Formats: sequence, C-alpha cells, structure tokens
Amino acid sequence: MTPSQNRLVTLEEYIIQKQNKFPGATGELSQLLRDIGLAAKIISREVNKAGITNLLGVDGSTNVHGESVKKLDLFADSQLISALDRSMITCMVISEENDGVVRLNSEGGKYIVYLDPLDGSSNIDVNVSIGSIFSVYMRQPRFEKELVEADALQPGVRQVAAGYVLYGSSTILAYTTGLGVSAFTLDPSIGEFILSFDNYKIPDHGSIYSINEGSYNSWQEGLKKYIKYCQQEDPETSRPYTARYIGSMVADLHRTLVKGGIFIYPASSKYPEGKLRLMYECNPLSFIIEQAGGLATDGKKRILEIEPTAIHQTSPIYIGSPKNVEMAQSFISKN
Ligand code: AHM
Ligand code: MG
Repeated sequence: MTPSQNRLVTLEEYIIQKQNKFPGATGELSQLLRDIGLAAKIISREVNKAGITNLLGVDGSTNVHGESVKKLDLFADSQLISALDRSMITCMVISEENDGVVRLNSEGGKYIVYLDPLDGSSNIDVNVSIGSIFSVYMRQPRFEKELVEADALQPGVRQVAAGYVLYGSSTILAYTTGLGVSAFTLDPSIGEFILSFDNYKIPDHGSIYSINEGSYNSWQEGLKKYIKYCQQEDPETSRPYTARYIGSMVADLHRTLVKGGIFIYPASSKYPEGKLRLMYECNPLSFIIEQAGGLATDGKKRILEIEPTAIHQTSPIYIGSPKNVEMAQSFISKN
C-alpha cells in the first residue's frame, strides 16, 4: 500500500473536501456537522466512563413522552444544543428531551435541527449500545416572518443532512447530505473521527429481521404472517432468517445498513401510530437508508414523504434492504 492509500482522513478534512466541490457553499452546513462531531466526542467520552462518574441512572423527571429521563439523556441533550448554539447558524432545535422548540441565540440562523440526543435509553444502565440521531432542515422561507414552530414541520424529503452516532464497541458517526452515506470511527487515542466507510451500499436482500417479538399479540394479521414467513425454511431465499433486536434503533439500523435485512417498529394495539418519532428517529434514519439504496415506509407510504403535523409525532416504520421491505409490505397490504 502506498503512503497516500494509507493516509487517514479525519471527519473535519472530509467535510471540507466535500464542501470544496460546491464553489458557492457558505460553509455553514459544514460547520454545523463539525459542531455535532465535537458534541459526539464529548458524549462518547462520558458514555464510556458513565459508571464511574455518577452519570448512570435516572434524573427523576419524565420527558414529553412520559418516559423516565436518564442523566445521560440530559447530558447529551445539553452538549448537542450548546455545540449548535455556538456557531450561530442554527435558529431552532427540537429534541426528544424538550417539550416545545428550543430557540437558539441566532434568530436569523438558517438551519433547524431535530435531535434524539441519546436513543435507546433503556440500554444505558446495562452497557449496551446507544446512539444520538440528528436531522437538519433549512428554515423556509428565510427571515420573512417571526420564527414559529410550524417552520419546523417539513417532510423528511426536505432534510439537507442527517446522521447518527453509535456508541458501540467503537464510536461511529455516519451522515449524509444527500450524496451517499459516509461513516467515521472515533480513534480515542487521537480524539478524531477517521473515515472508515465511504459511500455505504445496503445489500439488496438480507437474512436478518429485527422487531420486538414480545409484542406479537398486539400486531395486525399481515405482520404476524410476515414474521412467520421470515421463520419458514427456504434455502433459496436464505430462510429462516436470523432474529436480532438490540432495542436501540441506531444500533439495529447500523447493523441493517451493513448486513442488510429489515427493522420494523409497527403499529400495534398498544401503539396505533407506532412508537418511534417521525422527525428525529424515522426521518433521519430513512434518509440514511435510502441514500444507501434501501427503503423506508410506514407500511403503506414512503416515510420521507409524510407531511408532519406535530414535532413529536410517531410513525410505524419498515426499513432496510429493498427486497425485504417490499416483501413485508406485500404481506401487510393484504390485511
Ligand atoms: P428512546 O428514544 O426513548 O430510547 O426510545 C426509542 C427506542 C428505540 O431506540 C428502540 O428501537 C425502541 O425504543 C425500543 O422499544 P421497545 O422496547 O418497545 O422495543
Ligand atoms: Mg430514541
């Protein structure tokens, strides 16, 4: 291998290289991505030593969804928001941990950012992978009226960037600006995210299905039949599939991106509109998966085309390799 082939590319360097391909770019989106990268390093450091710094456990409050808030949720939320506030290019943040919108110091900033600061909270205290998710929109129309919550209600197709950070056996940051998906692995010894995968492509078909099967009795008939299909033997279509469910969407999605297959969080009698949040869980991860050649639907229509009506609304989601998602959809459309 020649020295140039062996050269490490940092997240910062990569973002600038990409920006230079667009001569008119202002550099603001690049700055925003770098700010998220910095917050991700700080969160990763705290996640790694949470057990010895009294950051495990609950904070004692509940969030807008009535869920118990963990101390690390709040830490991640404040780190990401203050990183975004510093550069004065983001006007508003919507986060799982905050009821309404959070207005930042830059009223005129052109970006609106959705955050799930720490996804997979139930896994925090048991040392299982967790993640952060972000989704970026342009404020439209710019500066014409006072900033209002409705400015943030844009369909996922309008995202200008989205990504996630996975705090797993290593820390990985993956993002897209609509030109493919790149992933960076944090090298803790030098404190830098290093390019580890450029232009991810999800396999067309995969042999892993991922769903919380404990909820089986609350599903519609078509979904029950699809899961039985996944479990039937047919070597030609690599069945029976393997079941994997981590319970942190970022980790389940990252595996789906790399290995293929399908991740499902369906509508059920307990969650008629699904449980996962459209704006800061479903949309950003759907943007990533589509950019890698996969599909994401709510069972009927494309996630990215859903017109949002509320910042914290939920949606069912079927996401992953195109062949798996199409097959699941054909089962559920019959019932
Ligand atoms: P959170 O953002 O409060 O952590 O909730 C979202 C998580 C997802 O990461 C995961 O896919 C899902 O909830 C797991 O839910 P369940 O325990 O119902 O299977
Ligand atoms: Mg979440």
